[in-house]
Amino acid sequence: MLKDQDRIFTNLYGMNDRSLAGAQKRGHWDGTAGIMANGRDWIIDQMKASGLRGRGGAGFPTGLKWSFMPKESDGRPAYLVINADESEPATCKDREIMRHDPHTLVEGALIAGFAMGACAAYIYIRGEYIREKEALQAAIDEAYDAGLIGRNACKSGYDFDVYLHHGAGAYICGEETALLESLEGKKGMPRMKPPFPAGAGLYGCPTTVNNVESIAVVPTILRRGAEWFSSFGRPNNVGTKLFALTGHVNTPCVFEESMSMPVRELIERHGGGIRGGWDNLKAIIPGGASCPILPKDALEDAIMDFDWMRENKSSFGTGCMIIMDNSVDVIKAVWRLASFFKHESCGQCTPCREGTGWMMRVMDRLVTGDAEIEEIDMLLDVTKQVEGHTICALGDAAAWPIQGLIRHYREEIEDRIKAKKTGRMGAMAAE
Ligand code: L3W
Ligand code: SF4
Repeated sequence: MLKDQDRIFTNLYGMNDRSLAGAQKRGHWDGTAGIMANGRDWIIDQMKASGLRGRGGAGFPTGLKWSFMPKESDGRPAYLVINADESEPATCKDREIMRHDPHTLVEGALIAGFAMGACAAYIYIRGEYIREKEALQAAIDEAYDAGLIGRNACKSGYDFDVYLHHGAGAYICGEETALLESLEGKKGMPRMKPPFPAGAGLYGCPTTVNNVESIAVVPTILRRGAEWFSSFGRPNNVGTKLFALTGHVNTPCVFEESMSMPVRELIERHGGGIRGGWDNLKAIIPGGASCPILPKDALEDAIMDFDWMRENKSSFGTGCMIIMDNSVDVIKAVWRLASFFKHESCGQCTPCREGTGWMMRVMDRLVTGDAEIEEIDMLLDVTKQVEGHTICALGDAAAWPIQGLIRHYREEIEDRIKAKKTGRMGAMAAE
C-alpha cells in the first residue's frame, strides 16, 4: 500500500489550497528551471527509465513516445496536446487533478513541452467539465502572472504558452487524432495512422498527445527520480496511479495507489468492500467501457495492472473500475455499452458504422431472450469482423465487451433464450 509521503497528488480531495501558493507549499514548481537545465535528452531518458506508461488507456511508454518528436526543428513548430477529454464511462480521475491539483498539470506541461521542443501546450478539456475548466484556467493564469510559463518561463530562457480548449461533448474527440481535428476547428473524426502525431499532428506539425495524468506526474518523477517511481508495482507495470471505484462498492472513490495491487485489496481497502460483501460480487469492468468484463471467479487473485489484465483477456485501460454486484443483469449492462458505442461512432468507416448497429440489434434480442441460440456465434463473428478493421480504436472498443460477455456468460445468455422459448422468462425474473 502506498504511504502518504509517496503520493504525487497531495490535494486529490480538495482539502488543501489549490492555488499557486498552496501548490508551492506542497512542493510543486520547486526547482523547475533546474530540471529544465538538465536538457531535453536527460528529461526524456529519465522518463524512459521511470517506466511510466500512458495513463489514458493504451499504456504506451511515455518516454518512448516523447522520443519520436524531431530533435531538430525543420521550420515547423512542435506542440504538446494534453487530452483532458475524459469521456470514458466511469473514468473520472483526471477531473480530480484538474479541479484540485491543477498546478501539477501546468508544471508538467512546461517540462514535457520543453523536453519535446514544443512552443505551446493545448489542453483539450471535455465540454461537461465546467468547474474543472475554471480551476485549470485560474492555475494557468497564476502561472503566467508569476512568470512560470509564457516568455522566459521560470527564467529558463524558454518561451512556452499554455492554451485551454473547451470541447463540445463528443466522446470520439477523446481519440487523439479526432481531438486534433476538433482543435483545428473541424468535425471530430479520427485520422488514419500512420502518420502518427509526432510526424504530422496539430496543423500538420510534430505533436505529442498525452493524457492529463501522464503529464501531471512528470515533475514529481523528475524531482524524486526515475528509480523512485519505478520502485512501485511490477516490472513493465510500474509507478503510482490514480484508480477509481464506481458502482456497487460501499464508498465509490478516486485514489492514488501503487500499480499491481490485488483487485480485491483495492476494493476492500479503498472502496469499503462490495455492497453486501465479497460474495455478492458478480463482475467488474476494469478500466473503461472497452475493457472486457471479468466475472468474480476470475477476480480472486486478480492483479490490477496492464499485464495481468491482458493475460486474462481484458485490459487495464484507465484503471477506473466498474464494480457490479449480483443485482446486475450483465447482459443488459453490456447491451448498454453496445448502445453507447453505436451512438458515439463517428460513422466514417463501414465496419464500425454498420457493425455497431448490427451488434446493437442482436444485443437487443439477447437482453429480452428473443434471439436464437445460433445468433450468439453470429454475434461473435460480427465482433471479429469489426475488430481490427476500423480507422480508430472505437471499433475494437465496441467489439471487446461483447466478446467478453460471450466468453464468460454464454450459459446465462443461452438460459435466457431457452427460458423465453419455454415461457419461463417471467418466472426467471421473479426468482
Ligand atoms: C508513434 C508508433 N506513436 C502508437 C502512440 C499513438 C498514441 C499512443 C497509443 O487508444 C485506448 C483505446 C481505448 N509511432 C506508435 C505511436 N503510438 N504506436 O501511442 O496508441 P494506441 O493506438 O495504442 O491507443 P489509442 O488510440 O490512444 C486508447 C482505451 O484506451 N480506453 C481508454 C479510454 C480513455 C478515455 C478517457 O476518458 N481518458 O477515453 C479504455 O479502454 O478504448 O483502446 O498516442 O499515437 N509506432
Ligand atoms: Fe469513426 Fe468508428 Fe471508424 Fe473510429 S472506428 S473512425 S469512431 S467510424
